[in-house]
Parts: sequence; C-alpha cells; structure tokens
Amino acid sequence: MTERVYIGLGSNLADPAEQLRDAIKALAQLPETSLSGVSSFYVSDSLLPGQPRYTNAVAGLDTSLDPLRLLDGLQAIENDQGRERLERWGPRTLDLDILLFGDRLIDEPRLKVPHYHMHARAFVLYPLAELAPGITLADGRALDDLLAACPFEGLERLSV
Ligand code: A4P
Ligand code: MG
Repeated sequence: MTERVYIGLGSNLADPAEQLRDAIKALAQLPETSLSGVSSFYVSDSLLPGQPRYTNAVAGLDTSLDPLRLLDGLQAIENDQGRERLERWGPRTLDLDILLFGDRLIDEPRLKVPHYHMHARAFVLYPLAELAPGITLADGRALDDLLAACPFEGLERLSV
C-alpha cells in the first residue's frame, strides 16, 4: 500500500537552498518511494537567536516504506549531507522531519507523527498548504485553523 507522506526540510548552513535541492533529489531516489511534489522555498529567522537564517520547504512523497524505514532513509540522507549532531536544535546543514504519514498517528520512541512542533511553525504550515490545501491532520486538526493562528509574518517566499 502506498501512503502520502509530507517531509519538512530545513537548512541553515553551507548554502541552504542547494542543501534542499540535493535533499529533494535524494528523497526521489529512496526505495519504494516517488516524489509527488515540492513547495516553494521559504527563508526565515532561526527560532533560536544567534543562528543563521533558515531555508525551509516541504516535499510530498508516495511511499510503501514503513515509517521507521523511511526515518532511517531520511537520517541517512542527513548524514550524507554532512550533518553533525553537535547540539540539539543546533545549526544544521540539513534537517528532515516527517510531518504527516498518511492518516497515521505514531507515538514511538524514535518517531512522533504528526511532528510535535509543526502546528505552530509558519515555515512548515505555509509550504505544506501549497501541497495539501485544506488537509485535516490525523489528530483531527484542520490545517486552515492552524494557518489562521500562525501569521505568515517573518517568512520570505523565494521566487523559483
Ligand atoms: N523524531 C521523532 N519524531 C520525528 C519525526 N516526526 N521526524 C526523532 C523526524 N524525526 C523524529 O531529531 C531528533 C530525533 O527526533 C531523531 O533522532 C528522531 O528519532 P534531530 O533531527 O536529530 O533533532 P533536531 O532537529 O535538533 O530536533 P528537532 O526537534 O527536529 O528540531 P527542530 O524542531 O527541527 O528545530 N528556525 C527556522 N526558521 N526553521 C527551522 O527549520 N529548525 C530548528 C530546529 C530551530 N529553528 C528553526 C528551524
Ligand atoms: Mg529534526
């Protein structure tokens, strides 16, 4: 069975837009997976002061991988692109988060879906809305309601 998955991409080191483009190519090469869409890229300040600005985007995948195998694949891509986990929330060449996985609610030590912070992050919600307008999350929250509570302010949409 194939399920629609949405991945949040973020980078704030080493040419972030290029990191995202490389990551999108790598996502398209994952086994049992095809790329269904990619949002615009958005630039915004880091949530943590003193870090470079982030570039973020969302990609849609159709996959028959199970969630933990997909997470393994995403972490391999992060590692291939030189991510070093020096500190939690530290600057990173590439962060790949599973935002939504079909209509599943996942609560395992390695994986929580929907992603725990997505509901309050403009740099996740606005690109997601480009790919999945009007979607309802597996936990019942409507994307339109989350958008209404999360101002676009501070996001810069890059022209493609
Ligand atoms: N994990 C659990 N659930 C998931 C999931 N749904 N997707 C576990 C991916 N991983 C998940 O992740 C730590 C562990 O979370 C993984 O080993 C996995 O088993 P990580 O990527 O090593 O840690 P992290 O990225 O430092 O933490 P986290 O919570 O993903 O950080 P965030 O939330 O990504 O915050 N400002 C802007 N403008 N844009 C950004 O993208 N990002 C951050 C980092 C801060 N400020 C930002 C941005
Ligand atoms: Mg992460």
